[in-house]
Amino acid sequence: MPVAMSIPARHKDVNRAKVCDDNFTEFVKSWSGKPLHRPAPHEPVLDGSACTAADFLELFESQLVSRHLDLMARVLRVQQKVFYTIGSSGHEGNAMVARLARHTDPAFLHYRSGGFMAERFRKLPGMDPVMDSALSFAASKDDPASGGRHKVWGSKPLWVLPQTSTIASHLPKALGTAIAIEQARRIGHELPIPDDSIAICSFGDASSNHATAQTAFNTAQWTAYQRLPAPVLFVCEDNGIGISVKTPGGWIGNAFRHRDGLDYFFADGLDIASGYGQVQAAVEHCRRTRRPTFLHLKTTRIMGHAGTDFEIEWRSIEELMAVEATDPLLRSAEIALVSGLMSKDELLGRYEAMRARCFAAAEEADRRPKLTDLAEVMAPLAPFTPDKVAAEAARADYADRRLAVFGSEAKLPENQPPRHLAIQINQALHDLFCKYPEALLFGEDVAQKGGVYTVTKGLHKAFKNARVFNTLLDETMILGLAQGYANVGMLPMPEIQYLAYFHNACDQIRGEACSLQFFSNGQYRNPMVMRIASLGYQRGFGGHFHNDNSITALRDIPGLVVGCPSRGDDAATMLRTMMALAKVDGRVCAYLEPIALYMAKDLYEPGDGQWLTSYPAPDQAMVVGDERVYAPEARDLVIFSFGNGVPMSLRAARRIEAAKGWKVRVVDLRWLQPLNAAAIARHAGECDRILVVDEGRRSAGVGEGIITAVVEGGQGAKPLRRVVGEDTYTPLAGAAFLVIPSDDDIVAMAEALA
Ligand SMILES: Cc1ncc(C[n+]2csc(CCOP(=O)(O)OP(=O)(O)O)c2C)c(N)n1
Ligand SMILES: [Mg+2]
Repeated sequence: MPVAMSIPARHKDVNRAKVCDDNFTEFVKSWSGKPLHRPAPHEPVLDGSACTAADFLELFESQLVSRHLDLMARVLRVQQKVFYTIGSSGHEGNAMVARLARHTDPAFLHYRSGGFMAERFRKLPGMDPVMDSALSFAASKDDPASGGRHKVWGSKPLWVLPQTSTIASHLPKALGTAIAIEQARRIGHELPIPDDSIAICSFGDASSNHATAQTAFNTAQWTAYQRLPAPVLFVCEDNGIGISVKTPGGWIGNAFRHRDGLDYFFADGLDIASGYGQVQAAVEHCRRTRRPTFLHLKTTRIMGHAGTDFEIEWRSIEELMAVEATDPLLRSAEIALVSGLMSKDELLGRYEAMRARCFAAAEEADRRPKLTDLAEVMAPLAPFTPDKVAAEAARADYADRRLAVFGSEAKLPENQPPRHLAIQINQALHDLFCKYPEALLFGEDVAQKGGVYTVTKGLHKAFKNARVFNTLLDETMILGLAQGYANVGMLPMPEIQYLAYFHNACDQIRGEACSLQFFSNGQYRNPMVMRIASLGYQRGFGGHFHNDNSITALRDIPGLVVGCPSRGDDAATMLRTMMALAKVDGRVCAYLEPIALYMAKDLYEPGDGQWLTSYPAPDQAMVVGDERVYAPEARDLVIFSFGNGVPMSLRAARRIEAAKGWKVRVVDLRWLQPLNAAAIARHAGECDRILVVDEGRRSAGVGEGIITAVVEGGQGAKPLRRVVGEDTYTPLAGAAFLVIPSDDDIVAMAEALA
């Protein structure tokens, strides 16, 4: 007889949630073993187990919470009462990790860490994992994790920072948090959690192959290799599959068992009785040794990848049944029965009671309010308290520290002659490091060398290795570190060496850093000021990758603040304001430094020194969104620009004035995201003609945003032109000038406006 024919009908059901649900009941009912002597609460649940009966009973309850939330979601999704069905079924053993860690160990969780979450809820009194999760499943705005923005595992009191569903993207920041926990001591920073905390990070087996995961493992090893502490517990929840792609048998053990600096532990997540001691060994090792630790947690995946994954359509029924037979809840039921801790009736009673509790919570959650207002949806994305930010930016109560760093009153930068951009950024950094003892600056070559362009020169000497340091060469990890430091209350200033190299780490800002306030309903924040050497005009040197002029990838990141100063005094005041935005509102800021202007001293003629500026006193700051206007009285033509385009426009304006007799206003927008649309419309309204000078590309550049602001501001009928970079990479040598605007182009375009 073919095997399939011997399979009972109920096992052929498309609905595997139902099959697994029935399996549990069937298993318990048909169990015919003989119970052992019932262990006392403090005794091992089974002989030789590190897990006591008391541990087991609570862990089992957490497993049930997780399982019945999954089952509930599958049923109520079709009724539009639940909006998420990726479950944790088969992974419930991860509850052991939560039990053996503390609720103050920051946790960055895999979407299948429902058991972990339920167990962590026990750590604080008065919290209800079922109701809280149900609110999240229902996308109710009462959801304490995200306020109805996403189904996430997250909790402010429980130190679970919500994660996006981009797999592996949370590993760098988890490692960053672990490193930050240890670094706090070295900079005298008071942590919001105990000093011996560890960072916990769970993820799937397939995810472990991702480049973003690999950089975290590599960086953990790189750190441990130098005998630097990094108490991160990587928990690989290995179910042997990623959606439909099987992980080669034994791959995780093979890939991680022998990595220097990443201490490998295995635990059977399918069996609490044996897994508990193994998990305990890993957690205790990580906490005690402060070394990166890799816990390979064996799990299984039942009920498919998500509610929409009908496994029966692409897997054999025999294979499915074999997987379902490894359901860790069946093993827990067996432990409960064998140990004598529960009778069959008691076990089934608890199982059904938890089902009822989860459904009741879900029905209640369905009655709770949803997000119905756009402003409410967006509120946590870009918190902005302008008065507080302005006050903080201008706060200058650190005169003694500045004196110590700069040496004397006479040597204070504001008492020096006018200087160029690179020097003024450097002075501003020194100042801000005096102002914020929790500020850190790091990146490639930033320490002893002072950066490729010496912008950070002297900082390392003045503020030492714990605050100014070189990282390993990986932008994803640099930005992951930044999030880690921010997570424990520091003020990171990561440096990206060139704009072109931001792009390969973009997701750390786009998907992660900028989304944290949104997905945690403003409860978590990872403030930072990311400095990026940017833009073109390196006189033909360096080719595209050192002349990247495209900031398009930054401009549409929700919540990100992007600014680009074109001169030294603006650079100082903008940097102060960005630090205040980070400090006060938790904002993520991108500070674009135009490389070609770092050393620029002259504007019109060689030797005129007109691009040198005085250093603004430390109580001076720039208002967010504020533009700088040259010749505000001029009305014949307004030129909008930023960065390199500003001195070019000023030179061109002189020529246009000479040639046409027009008075030309030049507006340096300075803040590129959000763009100050009202200011753009106002200047456009006051002038007869409009020119936009954007060295970025024709398509999707800032220029498009400026034109939109002009048109939407009702000024679109006026003569209006753009001078922009072309849609190409920047070539080497003289050809570079073919693709980016020149002074001549601006003058010529003004002619076209006439
Ligand atoms: C960067 C990224 N690529 C692809 C996906 C789509 N995706 C979601 S889960 C998943 C498989 C993950 O498998 P694994 O890491 O083993 O976790 P499991 O679901 O098995 O627990 C994929 C490909 C994603 N979320 N993120
Ligand atoms: Mg997997």
